[in-house]
Amino acid sequence: MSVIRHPKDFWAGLMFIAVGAATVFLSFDYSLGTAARMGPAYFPRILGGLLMLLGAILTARALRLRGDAISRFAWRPILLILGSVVLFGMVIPVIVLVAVFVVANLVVLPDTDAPKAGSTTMTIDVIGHQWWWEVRYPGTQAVTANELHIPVNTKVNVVGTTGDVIHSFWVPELNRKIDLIPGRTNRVTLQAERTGVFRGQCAEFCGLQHANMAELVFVQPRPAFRKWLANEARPARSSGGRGSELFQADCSGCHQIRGTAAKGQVGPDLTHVASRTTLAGVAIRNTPTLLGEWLADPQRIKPGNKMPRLDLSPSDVKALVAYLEELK
Ligand code: HEC
Ligand SMILES: [Cu+2]
Repeated sequence: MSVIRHPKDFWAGLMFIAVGAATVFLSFDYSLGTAARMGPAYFPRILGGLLMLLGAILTARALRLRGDAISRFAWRPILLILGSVVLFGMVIPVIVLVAVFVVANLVVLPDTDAPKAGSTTMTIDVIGHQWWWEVRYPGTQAVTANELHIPVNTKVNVVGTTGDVIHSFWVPELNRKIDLIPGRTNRVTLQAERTGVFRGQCAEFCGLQHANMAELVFVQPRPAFRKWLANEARPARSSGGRGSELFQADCSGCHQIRGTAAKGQVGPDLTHVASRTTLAGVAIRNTPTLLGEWLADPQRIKPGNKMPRLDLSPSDVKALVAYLEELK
């Protein structure tokens, strides 16, 4: 006969009491608060107290119940249990974390990292503006907006800067994001294994029309890309006329058309605006009707954007659309 009738419950009860007491003890470092405004100690102290109470009941019951006398300590099962906790809770996670770290740093990072100087065959400058993308091809005269063209199977170094606030250049199917930060230059490689059109989006809230600050990447076979770039680098060709005069009068302060007197740098370069499929950060398709609607009232299509409503007469709009449609 022994005093302790149920050793398992007895030790378990003591363990509960110990854990509960430790929790309550540690909670004294923090404020308790009230039920309405709980402090960090509120739950630990209550739960610790409950655990101590539970442990006390269990221990007391073990003393009263009939059962085996307390035996020698069962080391094997204890070692087994503690061993499993150490193995699965500590050793294996450390091995897995180290493996993930190694894979991420040695394999994944170099793949998505900014390209080393000279490792790419082509560079494109992307400059974020509220709320459109300026796209330049260094070494050529080509300047466009919102629609990048790149050759397929070619590493392209995109160099990102901003003209105003922080933007983030992101074409999810082609690579990770880079932030465009005032006073900084960030780079990312774009490389596409297949031709097609890939949509991107400004990924850093940059003001009212942030959602309408998208871009398209046209991945083309090399010859088609070269043809596009050569055309884009040429100055504008147009027969002049009323639309061109109106443009010089009303628009040249903000827009550039290379080969004319219009040298504005506030809005997108329009030298080959008719060669784009979309306008205004992919907000609208580039059709004569929608272009006319944009000119008549850009604020209706993209409220808050930096091109003001110019109160053009319908015939002015028509003449301007005719002129801009020539700029292929
Ligand atoms: C005060 C400066 C300003 C004036 C004046 C101005 N624009 Fe703009 N324009 C902008 C800005 C800024 C954008 C870019 C808007 C956006 O996408 O958020 C823009 C966008 C455009 C676009 C879309 C281009 C693209 O590829 O997305 C066209 C076309 C355009 N303007 C034509 C005109 C014409 C034609 C006039 C003259 C009647 C004119 N603009 C006058 C600032 C101006
Ligand atoms: Cu933006």
